Amino acid sequence: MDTITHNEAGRVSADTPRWSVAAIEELFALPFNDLLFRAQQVHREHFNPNAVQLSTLLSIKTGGCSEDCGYCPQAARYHTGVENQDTLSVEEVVAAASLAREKGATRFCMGAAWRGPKQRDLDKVVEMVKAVRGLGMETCATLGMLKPGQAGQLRDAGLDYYNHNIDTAADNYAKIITTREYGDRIDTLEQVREAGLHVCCGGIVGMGETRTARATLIAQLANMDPYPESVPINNLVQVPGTPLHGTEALDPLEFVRTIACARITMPKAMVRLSAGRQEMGDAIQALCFLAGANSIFYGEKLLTTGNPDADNDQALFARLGLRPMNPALS
Ligand code: SAM
Ligand code: DTB
Ligand code: SF4
Repeated sequence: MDTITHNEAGRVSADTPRWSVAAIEELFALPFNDLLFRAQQVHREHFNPNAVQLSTLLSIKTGGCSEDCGYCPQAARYHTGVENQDTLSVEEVVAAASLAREKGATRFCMGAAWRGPKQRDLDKVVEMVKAVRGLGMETCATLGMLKPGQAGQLRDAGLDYYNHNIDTAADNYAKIITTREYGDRIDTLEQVREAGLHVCCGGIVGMGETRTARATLIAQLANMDPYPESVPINNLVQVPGTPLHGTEALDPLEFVRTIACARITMPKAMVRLSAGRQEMGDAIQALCFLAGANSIFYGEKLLTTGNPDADNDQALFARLGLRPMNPALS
């Protein structure tokens, strides 16, 4: 066990900086203004506070998934009305990516409703990655659990980021998903890291979890060594037919607090205000940006559910004096 000491910031330091759940719970418990002020200070040390990175998502294979994630409309076992769609062609993916680029997105994220890709699935994704890279965009893929060697194939194709969320705190995991274990997620994340890909890893809140569970989720992300380069924080989108439909909604200000805690504990990460923006309204989104969110999913659809359309986001950015981040310049 490492010797752990607290510094003035309430941060725990060992050989590598570590965050205890208790220290993050203390952040959550701060007066709202104090928490946001601190998050904004940390944010300004590392980023232009008025620049937000835009990622567009595309579902490259939809529905019919064998897993039982309690939040997900794409699990075959829930009756959610999502229409299954086989893997898209490279041409379809390139057309969607070109459109996203025209609208100002700099990263294109391809998501598939798989437990993990079979080799023939991966071969197709490799072609998609090469083609999207060819458009000059950053690429991200989220394909589920990877087998040894697959992360390297994606890296060789030019993939920049692999998204694989831990989704919820380890000790909450079995309440939400039973078809795999938390440790399976960590195995894939390690393979992604070892292959030299950037890690995009976050979670979902608003699933009926306690504040301690939210603090634990943030601690588990922040204590990764190194912590992820991108941290998507999703607010559960409740879809009829999924087990979590009907869960009591999270107080939106508690969502803002979660973003602030992610920013403070992972100062250099891109913290993405992810699913749930459509249900949130402009004022809460503005508070999320103040709390240190500096990335969004951009485009009228997430994977299967709605997202604000590009015109709405452009209007919101104009109201807030925000501008899209250009990774080539930052
Ligand atoms: N099948 C792969 C996997 O689960 O890793 C990749 C796609 S999966 C849809 C990607 C992520 O979407 C999940 O890890 C989860 O965080 C998020 N997600 C799925 N359904 C959601 C919902 N209803 N609300 C918020 N986030 C959701
Ligand atoms: C992430 O953290 N959130 C995105 C992306 N990574 C793949 C997905 C959100 C999905 C919301 C439900 C849906 O549209 O199906
Ligand atoms: Fe499948 Fe991913 Fe949905 Fe889970 S989150 S059911 S693994 S598509």
